[in-house]
Amino acid sequence: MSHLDPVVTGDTGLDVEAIRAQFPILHQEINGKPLVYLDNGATAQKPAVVIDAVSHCYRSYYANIHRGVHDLSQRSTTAFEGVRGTVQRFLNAPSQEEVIFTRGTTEGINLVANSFVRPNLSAGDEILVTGMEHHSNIVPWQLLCEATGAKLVVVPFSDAGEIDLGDVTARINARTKLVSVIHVSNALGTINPVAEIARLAHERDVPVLLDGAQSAPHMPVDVQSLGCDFYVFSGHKTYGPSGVGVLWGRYALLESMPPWHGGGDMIKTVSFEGTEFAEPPQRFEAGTPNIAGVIGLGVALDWLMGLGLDRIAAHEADLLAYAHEQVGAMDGVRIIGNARHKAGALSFVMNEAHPHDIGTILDNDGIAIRSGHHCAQPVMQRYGIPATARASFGVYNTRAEVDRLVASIDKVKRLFA
Ligand code: C6P
Repeated sequence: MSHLDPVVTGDTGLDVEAIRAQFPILHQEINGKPLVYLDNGATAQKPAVVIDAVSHCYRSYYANIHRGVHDLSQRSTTAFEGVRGTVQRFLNAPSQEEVIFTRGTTEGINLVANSFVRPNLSAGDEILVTGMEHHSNIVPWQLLCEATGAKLVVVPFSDAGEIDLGDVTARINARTKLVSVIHVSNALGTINPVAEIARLAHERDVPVLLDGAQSAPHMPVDVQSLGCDFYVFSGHKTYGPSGVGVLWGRYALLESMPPWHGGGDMIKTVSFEGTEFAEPPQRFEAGTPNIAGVIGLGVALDWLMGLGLDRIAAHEADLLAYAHEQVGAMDGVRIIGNARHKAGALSFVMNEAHPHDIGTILDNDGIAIRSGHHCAQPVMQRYGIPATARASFGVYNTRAEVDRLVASIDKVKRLFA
């Protein structure tokens, strides 16, 4: 049996075959074998409703938003602005005015770094992150620290890939300006205890940002019950288009923040004597956004909510536990990331084969996984390995596909024996 927490198995109420039928890309052969797509952590495939919504926008009503009285502009504006309400429901946010459209998780974190943290950051101040962050929740803070003399403080994690809350408490102090934490690790699959971390930070009046890139597609997210101050995610991992994402922030904080980018669509008035900025969220959306992308994202989130995020979580937890059990039992294979609470990803290394060899041999069998450091090099350094092979699951994956994965890993073993 897998060590993972028990999950709902069997009938989750999802008709996975009917879901698969909605994804045109899944129905093809790669290297003469039916495609098994297990690289959802990198990006998810798109259901026909999303592809059709983007295409319909460009084919029938596309124009720039907020700028025209003509019919197409009005229709585009209405469709685009309507997505704020969809995101509000998706995150159970108090207000749709708290929803800022970005290019993705990376841009959301950089926005908070430059607009919220930087104006109040002095030498000796601290930003707290964990040792399992993606580079996009490390490098923006390092840039700020270099510019201001502030310090990046890191909460360690155990061999299993878990954070000890005592280590978090011990590192929050009067100089801590922000706690910025990955909700679900892309490299290890760990689901971090982010509600508890937010509670600990708030006891010391420290705001909290959650990197939701790997939680938003896989589980219900309620920013009010999580108790965070900022939450960021990417459209392309939530079955929507790439180049679009969301920063959610508490309105009182957003209101206090200066803009990061200046340009069109984020102002009330401009003259050479000075500029008055628009209220949030427009204040943070300079320039023409990814209009069709945002509209596609809205359709993707509605589609996910229609399936039910709790059912998706149960289905994927079943796949992950099933894969853990089999891969974990294989000689010469070591799973990297054995936290009790996991979602989305199974990372592993093999005695003989480099992760790139594993990826190539699996690809030959029609199976797409990711091999590499997953933009989380400090995680690799923590385990003293250069890379892992990572299978990451989505709502359309099946136990039969896990069986194909396991058979192919077994083939790698035999080839390298
Ligand atoms: N992780 C992976 O294969 P962007 O690129 O902005 O959409 O997302 C960045 C990002 C931030 N945080 C986490 C936890 C992530 O997993 C990612 C993206 C991909 O794991 C590509 S590196």
